[in-house]
Amino acid sequence: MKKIGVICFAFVLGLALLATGCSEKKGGSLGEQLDYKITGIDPGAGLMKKTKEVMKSYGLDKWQLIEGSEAAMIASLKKAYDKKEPIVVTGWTPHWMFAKFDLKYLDDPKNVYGDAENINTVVRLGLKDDEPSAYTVLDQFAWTPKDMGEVMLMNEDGTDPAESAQKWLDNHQDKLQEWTKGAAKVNGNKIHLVYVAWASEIASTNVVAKALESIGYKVELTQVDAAPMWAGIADGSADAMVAAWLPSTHADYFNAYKGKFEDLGPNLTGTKLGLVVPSYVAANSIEDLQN
Ligand code: PBE
Repeated sequence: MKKIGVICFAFVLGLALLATGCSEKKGGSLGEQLDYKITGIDPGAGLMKKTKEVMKSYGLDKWQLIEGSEAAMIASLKKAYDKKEPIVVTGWTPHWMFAKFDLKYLDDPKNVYGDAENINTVVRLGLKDDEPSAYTVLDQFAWTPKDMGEVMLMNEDGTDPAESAQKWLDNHQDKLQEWTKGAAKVNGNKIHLVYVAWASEIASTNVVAKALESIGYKVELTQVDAAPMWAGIADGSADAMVAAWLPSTHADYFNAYKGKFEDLGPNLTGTKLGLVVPSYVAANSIEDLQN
């Protein structure tokens, strides 16, 4: 009887230890739970460079920034979210993910990610003389994060981006009129737009393409990485892009090609970059990743 009691006691103790061990792993710091990994996007994104600055500035030396793509980041986010597991991703606004998931930005008390920025339209030198109508439309193209969000959501819900763009314009004829005002119709002239496969830029580039088509252009869209997007405008192999996050996110590209492009100014204002977590994650500040 006594022996059985001791065995039972040992068994219960063992279970208790096991349970503590398990809960310790689950209840460890966010870094421990995530193997100190931040889920990033494409390496050419300004956001990746900024995030490395952030990691340095906050002393997150144990952490690693994982490169991938926006699509892969979203897939990881979705997977973690469905299981209510922790995750830290690099994120930005405008983005449909804030409409589909309950997320929060981690506070950045040192403001390393910086203040709100603009998305500018940038065209190749000489476009004004070669294609004045396209130039006029590109110059007049401007909308709000809310507008862009509507198109992004349609895309996310499975509509083809070209179709979403056309639908959105059909419902916002006032905007189309504003953008095409004073631009003479053309007859199948070609315009080559470049963009990166970020949800925000897929939305904007397709909308501008449809606006150009409405006055008779034949528009070619080429999806590239961030570096070749800027290089393509600078060497004139592409005509325009509406994806220049400035003054800070794309500052390196902007400075590298200075004098070799024309900056037509903001087409959208009020962007944001940061580290993003699901709301159920306890951390509220980038400083909380320091432990
Ligand atoms: N982004 C989306 C880009 C610009 C658009 C924030 C991922 C970047 O970081 O370069």
